Amino acid sequence: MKIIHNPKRESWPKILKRPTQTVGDIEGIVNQVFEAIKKEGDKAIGKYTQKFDGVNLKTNIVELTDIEEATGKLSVALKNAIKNAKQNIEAFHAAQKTTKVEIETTKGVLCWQEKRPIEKVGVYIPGGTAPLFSTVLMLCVPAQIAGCKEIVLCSPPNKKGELAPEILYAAKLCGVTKIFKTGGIQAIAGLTFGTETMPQVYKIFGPGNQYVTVAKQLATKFGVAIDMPAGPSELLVVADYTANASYIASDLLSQAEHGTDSQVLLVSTSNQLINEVSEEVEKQLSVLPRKAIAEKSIANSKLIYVENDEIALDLINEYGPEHFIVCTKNEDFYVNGILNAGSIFIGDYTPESAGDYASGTNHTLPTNGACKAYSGVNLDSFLKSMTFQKLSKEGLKNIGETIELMAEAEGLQAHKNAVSLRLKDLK
Ligand code: HSO
Ligand code: ZN
Repeated sequence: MKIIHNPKRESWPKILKRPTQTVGDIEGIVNQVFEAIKKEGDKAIGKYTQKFDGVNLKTNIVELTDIEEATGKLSVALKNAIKNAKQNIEAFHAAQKTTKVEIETTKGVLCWQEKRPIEKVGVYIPGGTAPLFSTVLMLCVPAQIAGCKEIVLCSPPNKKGELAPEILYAAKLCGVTKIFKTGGIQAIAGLTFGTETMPQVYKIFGPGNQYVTVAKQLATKFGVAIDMPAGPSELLVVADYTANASYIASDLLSQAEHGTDSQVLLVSTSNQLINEVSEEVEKQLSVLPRKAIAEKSIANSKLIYVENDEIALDLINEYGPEHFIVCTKNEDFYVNGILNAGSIFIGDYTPESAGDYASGTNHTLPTNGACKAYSGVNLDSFLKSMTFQKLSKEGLKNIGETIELMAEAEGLQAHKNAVSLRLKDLK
C-alpha cells in the first residue's frame, strides 16, 4: 500500500483527489434511451433490457406469486436477520419525525410549517456482481415511514430473467407497491416518463453504475428530483497508536471489496500502526473471495502519516469522506470537530459494516466530497416542508402598511391593492 509521510498542505488536494470519472461518452446513449422510452414506453424498455441485460422478458412486472416463491428460497436465519436490521432502521428513521413548527410572528399573524410525503418515489437497486438487497431496506423503510403512497422498485434481471429472492423478500417486507425487472438507463427513463405499466415518479433514489448516475442527472432535467449525486464508495479511517491494526485492515478491505474504484484511506499519527495495517491488509486480502476487486482498489488507496490530531482533522474535513471511522484515544476531538462526512463510526467496536446493514443509520450517503453540502438519505429525503399562514383582521392591520410600502417601492400596484382593499373594509 502507498504510504505518504507528513504531506505538505499544498499537496493535499493532489493526494486527496478522487479518480476522475469519464462521463462524456455515456451521455449519447443515455439521451437515446430516454428518447425511445418517452416515445415507445414498455416496448422500448423491453428492447433495451434485451440489449443491455441479454434477456427477453415476457413481462417486466414482478407478480405476488414470484415474491412468494422467492420467500420460500431463503433460510429462516437470513429472513430473521433482514427483519432484525429492518427493526433498527425503522426505529432510527421513525425517531427522525419532527412536529409542526408554529409561531405567531406578529399579533394576529400565524405561520406554521408542516411536512408531507412525496407521493410517488422510485427506488433503484443495482444488480451486478452481488445484488445489495440491504439497500432495499435503507430506501424503502424511510419511504414507508414518511407515508409515500407509491414506492416503485426497479432492478435489473439476471441472465435467467429473475431478481434475487432477497431483493423481493426485502421489498415485500418494506411495503414496496410495484416491482419491475428493469435496470440501467431504461429503469430511470421509465420512472421519469412513466410507461403503460410503470408509474411516473417525483423522486428517484438509489445507487448505480455510471450509466445510472448520468441517467439520474438527465431525469432532473425533466423535473424529477434525485437523492444525491453518486460516485464510487469511500472510507477514511483515522487511527492512532491505541487502535487495533487488524480491525482497521478489515474495515479498509470491507470497503475495498465493493468495487475496483472504491477509495480507502487511513490517516494516522502513528508510523507503527501504519506499518502494521499495511501488513494486515496484505494478509487478510490474500484469502478474500473478492480479492481480485479489493486488490485493485487497495492499490489506489493511501496510508497517510501526519504529525498531530489537528492536522489530521483539517485533512479529513478537506477530503469529506462518505464513511469516517474514528479509532483514537481522543475520539471526542474528531467527533466534535468533524464538519464534512456522510456517516461516522466511533470506537474499536463500530465497523462500517454495522451501518451498512443493521445499526439503524442509512447507508445511502454522499460520495466524492458531496457531504460538504449534501446529507445522506434520511426520513426528510422522502418528505417536503410546506408553509402555512393565517392572518386575522388584526394581523392584516398590523402588517398591512409594511406590505403596502414595500409593494409600492417594488412598483407592484396590484400587490398593494390586495392589502389596501381589505384594510379599507376594516376601517
Ligand atoms: N458500503 C455501501 C453500502 C453497502 N455495503 C451495502 C454492503 N452492502 C455504500 O455505503
Ligand atoms: Zn459496504
